Amino acid sequence: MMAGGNSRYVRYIAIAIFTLALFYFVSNSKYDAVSIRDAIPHASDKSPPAAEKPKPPQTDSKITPPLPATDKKPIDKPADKPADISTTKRPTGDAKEFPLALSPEDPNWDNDLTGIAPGPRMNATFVTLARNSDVWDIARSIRQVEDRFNKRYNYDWVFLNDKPFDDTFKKVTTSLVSGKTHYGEIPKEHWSFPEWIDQEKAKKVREDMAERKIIYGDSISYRHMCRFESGFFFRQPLMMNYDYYWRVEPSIELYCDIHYDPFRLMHEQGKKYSFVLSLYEYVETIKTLWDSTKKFMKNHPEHIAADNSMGFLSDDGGDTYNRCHFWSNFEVGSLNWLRSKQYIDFFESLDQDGGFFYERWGDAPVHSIAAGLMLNKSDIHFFNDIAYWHVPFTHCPTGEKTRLALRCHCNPKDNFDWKGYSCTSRYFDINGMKKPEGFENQQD
Ligand SMILES: Nc1nc2c(ncn2[C@@H]2O[C@H](COP(=O)(O)OP(=O)(O)OP(=O)(O)O)[C@@H](O)[C@H]2O)c(=O)[nH]1
Ligand SMILES: *[C@@H]1O[C@H](CO)[C@@H](O)[C@H](O)[C@H]1NC(C)=O
Ligand SMILES: *[C@@H]1O[C@H](CO)[C@@H](O)[C@H](O)[C@H]1NC(C)=O
Ligand SMILES: [Mg+2]
Repeated sequence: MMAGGNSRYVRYIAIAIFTLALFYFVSNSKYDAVSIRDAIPHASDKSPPAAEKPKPPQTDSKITPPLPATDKKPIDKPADKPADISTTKRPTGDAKEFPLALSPEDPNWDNDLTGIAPGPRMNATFVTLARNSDVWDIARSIRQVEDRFNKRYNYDWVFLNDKPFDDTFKKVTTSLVSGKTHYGEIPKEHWSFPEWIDQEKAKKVREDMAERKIIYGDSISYRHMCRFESGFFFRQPLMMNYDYYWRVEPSIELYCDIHYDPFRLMHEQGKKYSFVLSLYEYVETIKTLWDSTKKFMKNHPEHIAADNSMGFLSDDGGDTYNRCHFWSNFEVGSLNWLRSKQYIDFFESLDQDGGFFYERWGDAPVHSIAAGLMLNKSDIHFFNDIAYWHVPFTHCPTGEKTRLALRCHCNPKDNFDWKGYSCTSRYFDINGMKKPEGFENQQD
């Protein structure tokens, strides 16, 4: 090319100077000392400056008053002081003024879903247990939750990990969550073997389960995870600031718009636990869980609710466990219930028996048995209108009218509710609930 010659030399020289400058900068920069506080929120931080956050759309809808976004301003605090993260969200109208509208027939039904949702906010947070390597999978989940619900509510999100979260995890998740984000590291005592566990015995179990190809059967970390979700997530310092939680796992999908605040439904209807999917547990993982449960019931008859859901858990009045449980990767629930004496007594009794390590007890059957025995039936809620997927099961609302009103994008054929391996039909039966129209066509 003609344009070669001089300009090429100039370019080489420019590149050489640039490289030297870069080298000089890198070798002299005090990278380690650079505070990341400005960019990344820590557990003790307020949210990053409001300017960094995508502003929720302001409203022009007639029923939504043009109020400022909820409290997102960083509050200057000395760095060494524990954060005051009580969710002092500015109320945007009270419950009387904006009653919950749960179905399209309701006169207050919000069809537009634009702008910040009016009405009160609950003392509530999303919560996710995750590893740093889960960042892109949880990013997908957050995006779904924000798009279908939280962008109009701006609830906080607590992330928990047995290791420190890295900068990428914090940056990505904070950029996606419309509320405040908080990051907590789990203390060793909540993620290790209790001293009464016989390590040799536990090891033999893992080897045996590995041989029999039981899923996660050889995993130590999966057992710590299940024990943590059973007994500790709700009493982490960051979680003590809230009354309600919504658990979100990596790689989930939400298929329908959420037109009302599920936290508010829980609060106003006095619900303590909720689910979208239920199924039978893998028997190999919980062989003696019901024996431990029966022992607990005998030791603590005072903890058993009068109007409990034994019929959901057992087909013979409590003699044996039918393995039905609510799938706990989705939960909206009361933290105060989990922190109650009843629940803690139950968890501690199970923990003493060692089944988290001598078998592979999951947090789903543990939560479910607790809810089924220690709550009244009316304290448990089935969210038909929250459409959900976690591999490999889908909850897609039964009834075309509902699916169209909620702008769902799930295939109704995938709905698991009425199939043979689901326990939701049993749940409807013991609660005397009428199954939604069209359920018969989804049984296989
Ligand atoms: N910090 C941390 N989180 C974990 C660990 N193991 C699992 N988790 C989280 O705990 C939750 C449940 O773990 P999953 O691996 O999803 O277990 P699962 O849902 O039974 O199984 P999958 O079908 O693989 O999703 C998820 O939110 C994970 O990100 C771990 O060792 N450390
Ligand atoms: C939120 O709930 C926590 C835990 O119950 C409580 O300590 C805190 O005072 C509550 N905050 C508000 C603003 O009600
Ligand atoms: C269950 O209902 C009974 C009767 O209404 C009530 O006395 C009891 O306190 C309730 N139990 C729980 C755990 O809420
Ligand atoms: Mg999962």
